[in-house]
Amino acid sequence: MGMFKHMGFCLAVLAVAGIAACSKGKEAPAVKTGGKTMEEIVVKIGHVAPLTGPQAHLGKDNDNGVRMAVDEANAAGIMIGGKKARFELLSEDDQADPRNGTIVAQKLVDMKVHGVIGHLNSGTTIPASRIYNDAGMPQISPSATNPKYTQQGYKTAFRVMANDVQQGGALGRFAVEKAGAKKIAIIDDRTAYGQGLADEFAKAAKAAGAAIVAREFTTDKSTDFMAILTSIKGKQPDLLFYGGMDAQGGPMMKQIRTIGLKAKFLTGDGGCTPEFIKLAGDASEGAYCSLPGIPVEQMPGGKAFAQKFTAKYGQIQLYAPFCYDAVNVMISAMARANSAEPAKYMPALAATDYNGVTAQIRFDDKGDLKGGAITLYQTKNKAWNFVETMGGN
Ligand code: ABU
Repeated sequence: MGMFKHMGFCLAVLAVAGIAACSKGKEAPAVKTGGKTMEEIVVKIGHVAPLTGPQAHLGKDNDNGVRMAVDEANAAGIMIGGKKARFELLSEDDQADPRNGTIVAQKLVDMKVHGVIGHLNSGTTIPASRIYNDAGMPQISPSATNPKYTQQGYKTAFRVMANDVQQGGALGRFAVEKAGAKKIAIIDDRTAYGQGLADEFAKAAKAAGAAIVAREFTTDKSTDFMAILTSIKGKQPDLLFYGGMDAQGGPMMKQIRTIGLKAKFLTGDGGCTPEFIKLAGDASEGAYCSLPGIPVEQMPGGKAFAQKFTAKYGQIQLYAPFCYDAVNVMISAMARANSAEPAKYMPALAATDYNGVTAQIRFDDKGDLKGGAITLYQTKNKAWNFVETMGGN
């Protein structure tokens, strides 16, 4: 389905659903449209990601995906409870730091936002989710993949991509069955995401018959991996898996080749970016990565989304389409519930069946995306190329 057709569908649903009831969202002064006076409600959408630091390029990509959806919703003149909704975006920077994550979560709760998109990282999303849950605040993470986020029994927690049980399992099987790995080395960054994904990867790779010959760790701030790579080289692995983000994965890939380690390289979604290739340079050739979801060009409405997004904000880094969908899913639930009040639209959010850019979005009883796919890519000539999609609808 093309993007405009997709938007037409989306807006029709929103407009129809918004005809009847009254919302208790904060009221703004009445606005005049076409000579008629219409009451407005202001709906505040919070968004959190690292907007500064080594992951700022990813955080800004998320922010732009959210912003594009909010701008389009405002331009569409969506009605909620018979009033014209004006969506306000409140973006916060958690610097990918768990403590900052909880501070900005409390700030958004205190500002009485109507819902939150975020956070980007599992390490911030999980501790922040308790604060949102205590406040009854719906939260949709577009990118945090650690399974724990939706395993805490919080009715407020949703995510619009597959989790790391699915991703780590797919990566482990791929490493052994497709990449032919028998001796595997693993490094992770000790974050909730990196360590969790590496654990799931190890489980699946061992179950598929590989031996884990080295398990090392670093941090999400490091850039020099020579000591652990030298130790790993001595174990002669035929594949090295990294659980972490591109800011470490890129330099690590470069250093792997600098020390003459010939092992294949495989990483998860945190490294599946143009930035990884930029940082690794020529050494990026042949690296594998995975990304929850199907390739953008195969997504329903993905090509049109990519064209529109790129014209406005430049190249998609990673999660922008998922952020765009997360906002539309939230607004659609508000419109169907005829209310932006969290308690009133949360049941509609849980019952989502939304034709998104990234997938047909439905949640299971934990708030996880139903039927999420995982896609493998490999670098060739400084670009990520499709290898195969595993799982999904
Ligand atoms: N999904 C990888 C990046 C975000 C996270 O920490 O889960």
